[in-house]
Amino acid sequence: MKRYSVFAVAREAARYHTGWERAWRSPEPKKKYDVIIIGAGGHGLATAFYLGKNFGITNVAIIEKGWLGGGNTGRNTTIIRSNYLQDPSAALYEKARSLYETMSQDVNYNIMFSPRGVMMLAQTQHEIRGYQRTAQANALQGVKTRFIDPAEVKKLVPIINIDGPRYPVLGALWQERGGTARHDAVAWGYARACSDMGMDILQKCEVTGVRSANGKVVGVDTTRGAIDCDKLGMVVAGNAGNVAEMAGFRLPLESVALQALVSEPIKPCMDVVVMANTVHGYMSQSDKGEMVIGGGTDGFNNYTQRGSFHHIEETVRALVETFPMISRLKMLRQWGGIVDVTGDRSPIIGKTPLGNCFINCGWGTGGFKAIPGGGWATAELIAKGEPGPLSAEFGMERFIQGRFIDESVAAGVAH
Ligand code: FAD
Ligand code: PYC
Repeated sequence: MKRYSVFAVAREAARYHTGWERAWRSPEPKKKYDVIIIGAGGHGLATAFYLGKNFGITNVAIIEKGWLGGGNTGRNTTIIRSNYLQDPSAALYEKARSLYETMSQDVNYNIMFSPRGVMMLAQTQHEIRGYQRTAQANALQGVKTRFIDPAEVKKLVPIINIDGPRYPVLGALWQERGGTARHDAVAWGYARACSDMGMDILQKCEVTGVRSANGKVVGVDTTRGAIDCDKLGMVVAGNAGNVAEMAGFRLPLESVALQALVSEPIKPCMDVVVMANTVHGYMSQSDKGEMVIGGGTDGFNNYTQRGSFHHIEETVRALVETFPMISRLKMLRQWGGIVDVTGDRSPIIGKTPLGNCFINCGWGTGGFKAIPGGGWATAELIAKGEPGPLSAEFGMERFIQGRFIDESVAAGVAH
């Protein structure tokens, strides 16, 4: 595959862009692969990419029931941060954040990583204590965050109202190297790199069954026929419970819709990401000028991948005291994704009761930021058959052992 570069752009400009090739192939399924990954979201594609890059395993199919990146990866609000509390989480999310820094070069695709800074507002005494504790923990973990006072918040975000009558801003947890990236580009960049390594991305191909023999996986049934494999990775987020059922086991998680909305585009007015977790709202400004806004999950389990009117009202009402200017904005569009939420708000990366079948799920409302780290860890798990240091604590057996990795504060706004 041709490399994207300034020379390639110049060459194509000179010949009216007639020479670009498709970013990835759309092959027919083979009869058998060494590894099948179910789900071409960010985590599935990243898993395949690091299987190839770190372990030289390239006889891989990534099977997607819709279009690649069309699940939560293409529906999220792109916040990247690693300000988690527990040591295993900080290690995993910081690995991911640091991989985002060089991802454009690693996959030769501009993912528009923008380390513009992320702040989580403290608007109650409880939050001040919580975020000061996180800042201390992050210092010990080598994750650069700090607790800032209201004056610094105002300096960084001039449009904010720090003197709200109900929820004044009392400070914030600030991560300067947090930020955003273009979510579609993350999926497209990994997909192009995987295809270039010879892997097959099979879109419009739904997995309908998991086949096994002698306690081990041997293949999957799909809407494009049966395909055999030696190892299987399930990386299907909100559909994890359904796919696990096909393989004969249950998962300790619930699926709910998480919604977001964007405003009409306006002039640049806010160049950091702000999360207001107590009121359930967060906001950033996209490169197009739209204010990207989100809130909490739906209050009931569901599989609806779309928005609802009450959510617009609830979320904008939550934010308007802190950002009075949004009362004047027209909202352009809204949408939803199905997120897979565990009881301790931490992901599951591990083995399953079925031999040679591995799972990456449970990212809930916060897995975009984790895509490169989650893929890295899942690739190691699949290649070696055992979890490596990044994923060792995240197996689902922790729910039987009562060894929770509680990240309810870090998951914050959306839960
Ligand atoms: P997905 O991208 O959902 O990929 C799973 C894929 O599996 C899908 O494409 C699906 O079609 C496919 N699939 C399912 N079943 C089958 C089957 N039977 N056969 C074949 N394919 C199948 N996280 C952050 O870190 N920061 C944020 O700001 C943020 N904001 C969010 C806002 C919203 C509105 C939403 C919905 C989520 C947000 N998240 C955020 C969470 C984040 O989007 C997810 O955690 C992350 O994208 C999960 O990636 P994934 O690859 O596991 O899942
Ligand atoms: O995990 O940072 C996050 C997040 C923000 C909005 C949804 N998830």
